[in-house]
Amino acid sequence: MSETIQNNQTGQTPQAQPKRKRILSGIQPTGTPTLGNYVGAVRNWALLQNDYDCLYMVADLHSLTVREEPAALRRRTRELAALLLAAGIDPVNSVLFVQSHVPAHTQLSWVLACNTQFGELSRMTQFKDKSAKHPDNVNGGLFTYPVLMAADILIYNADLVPVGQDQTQHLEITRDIAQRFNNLYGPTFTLPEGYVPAAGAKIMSLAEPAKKMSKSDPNVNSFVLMTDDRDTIVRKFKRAVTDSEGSVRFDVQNKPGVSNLMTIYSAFTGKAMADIEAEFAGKGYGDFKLAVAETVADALVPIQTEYGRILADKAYVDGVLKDGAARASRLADRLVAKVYRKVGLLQPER
Ligand code: AQP
Repeated sequence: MSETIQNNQTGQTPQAQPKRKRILSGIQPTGTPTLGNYVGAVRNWALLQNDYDCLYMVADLHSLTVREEPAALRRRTRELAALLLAAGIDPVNSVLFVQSHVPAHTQLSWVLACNTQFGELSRMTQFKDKSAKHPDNVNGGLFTYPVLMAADILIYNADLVPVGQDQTQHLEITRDIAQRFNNLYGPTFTLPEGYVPAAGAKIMSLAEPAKKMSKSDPNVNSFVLMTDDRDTIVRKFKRAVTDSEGSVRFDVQNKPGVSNLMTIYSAFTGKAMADIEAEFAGKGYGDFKLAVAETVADALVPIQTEYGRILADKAYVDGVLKDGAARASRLADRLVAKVYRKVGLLQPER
């Protein structure tokens, strides 16, 4: 698909380059985003807008694979959209929308599910991990999650998908499904490539540095939220698990806690590990943790101020999401109609 995304207000493509590559990325409203979500995803999304046609989605349908309290899910969906805006997502240049506001995702998902094998889905490690995490709720949505994710990507013919290492299997299955469909029904879907952001890093839990930092972790000391105030940030970093060696040295194998803090410090300052080691040579973990905490707080406070302002204007946030859904639907509906025609579904009279 070579068209670029149209902006509703001007009716024009946002920039004069007609063939910018298209990027699709999403985040689930399963909790308030953490430092991990910020460094690994959100921060890069704002940067990517300059060079790509970007579609950013609040993946509310995906979050239903774990049990959610309905009112909380609704609230978090709007809050997440406001936070993305506060973190620099430009709703004119990019398309910001809520997944369930664009029904074409689920419409395509069914067709793709009918072109995906049980065996392929059984091999997904995330299904195995999440089933182990929630043994009381191993639902069908958890199993077919990769198909909906494939639909999210393929429905916009996205060229690139920012992926962390834990997501590469999902990209592979998306490409397999697309390739299979194209072979059976003729060229329909773009095969997406993974995109590894230059400044991306995997941030680990502050309490258990072998695990990634996750917004749904029941231990509140394991993560720093994008909305945590300075005192909370300082307190959480002070409690972060380190080791007894007492020297700031990057060694993921033997010093996972300290190495994680160095990764965070590096992500916010741009400093190399060797420079961080030199900066804190001879100093204790107390000084180091405080420096990391202050650096993170300095970066998050302006976003939090903006977040408060944006969230207070509910009509603005809802208006952005309405516009985003309309723009996304224009692209997605066309593709669903094409797919339905190709697989032999009788088209209704229009
Ligand atoms: N710890 C992390 N370090 C770097 N990147 C991360 N991402 C998540 N955690 C880290 C990236 O954030 C984006 C959005 O993630 P998501 O909300 O769709 O789901 P997730 O990856 O499962 O994130 P969480 O925080 O761990 O959510 P829960 O607790 O609900 O499972 C993705 O691009 C992801 O790579």
